[in-house]
Amino acid sequence: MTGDVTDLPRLARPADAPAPGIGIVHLGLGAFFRAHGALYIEEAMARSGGDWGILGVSLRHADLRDRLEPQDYAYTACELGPEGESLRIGTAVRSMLVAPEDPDAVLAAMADPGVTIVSLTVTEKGYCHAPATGRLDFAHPDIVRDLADAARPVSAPGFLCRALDRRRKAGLRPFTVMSCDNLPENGALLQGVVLDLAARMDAELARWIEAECVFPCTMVDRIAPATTDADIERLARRTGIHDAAPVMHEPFRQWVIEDRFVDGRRPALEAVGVELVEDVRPFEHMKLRCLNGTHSALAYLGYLAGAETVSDAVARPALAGFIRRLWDDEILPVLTPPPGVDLAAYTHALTERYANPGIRHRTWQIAMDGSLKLPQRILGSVSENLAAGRTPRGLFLVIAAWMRYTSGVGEDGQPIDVRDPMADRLRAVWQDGAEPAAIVSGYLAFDEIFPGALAADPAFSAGLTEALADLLRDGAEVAAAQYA
Ligand code: CS2
Repeated sequence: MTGDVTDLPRLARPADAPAPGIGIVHLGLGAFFRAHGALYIEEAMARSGGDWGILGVSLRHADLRDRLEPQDYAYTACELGPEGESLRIGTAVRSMLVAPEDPDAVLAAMADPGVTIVSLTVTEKGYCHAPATGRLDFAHPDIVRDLADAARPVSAPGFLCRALDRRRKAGLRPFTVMSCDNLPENGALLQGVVLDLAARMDAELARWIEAECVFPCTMVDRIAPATTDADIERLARRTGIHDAAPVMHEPFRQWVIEDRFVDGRRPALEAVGVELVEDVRPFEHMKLRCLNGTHSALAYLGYLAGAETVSDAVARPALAGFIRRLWDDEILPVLTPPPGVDLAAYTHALTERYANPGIRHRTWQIAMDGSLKLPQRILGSVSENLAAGRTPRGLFLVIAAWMRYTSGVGEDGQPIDVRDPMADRLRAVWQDGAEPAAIVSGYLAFDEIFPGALAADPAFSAGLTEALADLLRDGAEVAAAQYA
């Protein structure tokens, strides 16, 4: 599809772009960090200087490096607002490595004395943890490999442990480890899995990490759907230049970071709108439950109802009404807002962000990896409602829609391309002719997803069974409308 635009001149790094030294290694460089953190960091350097250039690492594939390298790692950030598009060239990424090609080069970069921050967007599954407990899954194939081969780590926790070990042995200070993934208390969670792994490698290393290293929690927010070939082509037609790796994002952005860095070393992010706070938890609860929670609701119910994107989904009154009720009746009543934040205004702003027609965010993309997303997005609100003696029927319907989605067959009878590390096990619950109660108990048996107390609560299993029966009988759109 991009065949003919590749004849156009290739995007080049602007001649007057600053050339900072590398101070940050980012694991899992993809569209989101280039549309969010990298732009903030670039603005902070423009204001206050500092060598905070970013070396990106892909832990899996070479594709993004192959696209960015010929452009000297410059890329177009396309801000897609309801009124149109505005463009800027991002230049904070200075270089990129593909871990499987040369894991030692990645470890060497992380152990470089000039690097003081290692940040991550490796998605929920990159933490190799069991969501129900937050602890490292020692049976995870990547962790098994990391323990067997010290020279060639594969997982993010593996790279962090081996690189920190190099720094310790070289007598260097550790780096700050900054998680930028949508996980609850992401810094603490990452510290937990790193310490679990380090303790198996070398007790002395684990002690050093615990004493010297810091893992600030963060809340990140900007809707940045995956770039498509059509985006690349549209941009090239508009500019006359071929950028093989642009990023698409909405105007809104927010970044809240716990202000704990090794030796206080970080870019001057407070000067460019980043909120540096003592406690990120209220912000993260608000964002994970209000935004990501309803995103997942729209992803599963919307996909089943035939809505391709989030903006298509919220254009349907049944689904728009459903998430409004979800916020008002089930999510906000159990949420403590961050100081000074008006949650009603926050959720109204979300409805506008979702409706933005410039953003084509596929329900299928958000539906990915639900087994790792539902705990922090949905199950926390469920447990708190149940503890308060309330029955969160809307949240039950969201979980039922996820179950239905992971059956692998849509309401139209077409196969669904379910992407989830547990996809096979989830699909296997859907034995021919299984009744809703049996399906629900099959899912609740996955103790890596559902905490024991919740799975054993009869109000939960009965409510889910009813929601699943409604969904199977009426279909997603009607079931959502009946609730709303
Ligand atoms: C989305 C998020 O794909 C998903 O699961 O819910 O990527 C969401 O767009 C971002 O967290 C917004 O900040």
